[in-house]
Amino acid sequence: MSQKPRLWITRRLSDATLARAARDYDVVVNEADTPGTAADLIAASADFDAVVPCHSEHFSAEVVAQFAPRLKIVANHSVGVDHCDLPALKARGIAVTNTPDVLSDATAEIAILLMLGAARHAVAGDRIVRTGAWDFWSPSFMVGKQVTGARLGIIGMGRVGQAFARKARGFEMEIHYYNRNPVADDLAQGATYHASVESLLGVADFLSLHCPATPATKGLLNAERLALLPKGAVVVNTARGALVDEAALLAALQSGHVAAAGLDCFVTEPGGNPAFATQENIFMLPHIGSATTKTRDAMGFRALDNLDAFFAGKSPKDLL
Ligand code: 8YV
Repeated sequence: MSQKPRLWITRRLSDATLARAARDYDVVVNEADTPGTAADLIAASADFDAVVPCHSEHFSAEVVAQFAPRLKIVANHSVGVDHCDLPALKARGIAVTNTPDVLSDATAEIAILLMLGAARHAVAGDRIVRTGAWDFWSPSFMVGKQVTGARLGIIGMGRVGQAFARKARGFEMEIHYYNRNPVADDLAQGATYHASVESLLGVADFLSLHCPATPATKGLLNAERLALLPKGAVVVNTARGALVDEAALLAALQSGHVAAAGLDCFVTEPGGNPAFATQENIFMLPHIGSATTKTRDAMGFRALDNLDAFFAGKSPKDLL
């Protein structure tokens, strides 16, 4: 192609990503770094051949229906694509790609952090030291739940679930998982398969969510399922807020049935859930699972690799 394709980058990606994009594309970056609105996306479809969005831009069927014909590819800077109505984009002949693999370790690291922090009173402990309120110590003070050797239930044994299991093995955890289908033995590494979520929950002293948000998984962790967890279980979510019925989780935490939770994802983002803020047994982070320098570069490069393939007339590696 003699003229460089015109590319809109919706958010402030890593410097290395932006430099490579500027070298290879006629690129416009949203330097304001605000989420692209429906109007922004519709306008971009007339001015650009390609968009690299984040999960903060919502390609709903209603928005896609108003697209101009110019836009040819949405090369997501994310592994999750629940912000994209894939059938609607496909019906318009727009290619969609994502960035699997490259963020699995960073996300699994955050899941380990949340699991440990939730299990060992990280929020209350940090607060009392930080505020000078630490005026007492006793062997019965801030006693938490031991991770080493405990049973871990993983919902969604894809790339991130497997990366989390690898790290959890360092804590000698007994790993169980639910997935639509069992994974190959070399990937399961001895983890026990459960054919239903219900069966998994019964053994999950620690439960970590690693499945995509789809209409089928929305509200997956509801009051009935939370009740199936062993008393004193710890719940971790680094996948998507939509997987959890937040009111039911709060009730389970307040009753003590669930001892603690570690959450990087919320139904409402940005913002989170103000009702969670009063609970020091909830360790929360603002959706930063993949936010390391190495992983941000890798995600940006993976999105650009997909674009390069597309504009070279090849099938992008991560075409959905
Ligand atoms: C990203 C994510 O931070 O990749 C995903 O699906 O949720 C996060 O890791 C975000 O989507 C970046 O665009």
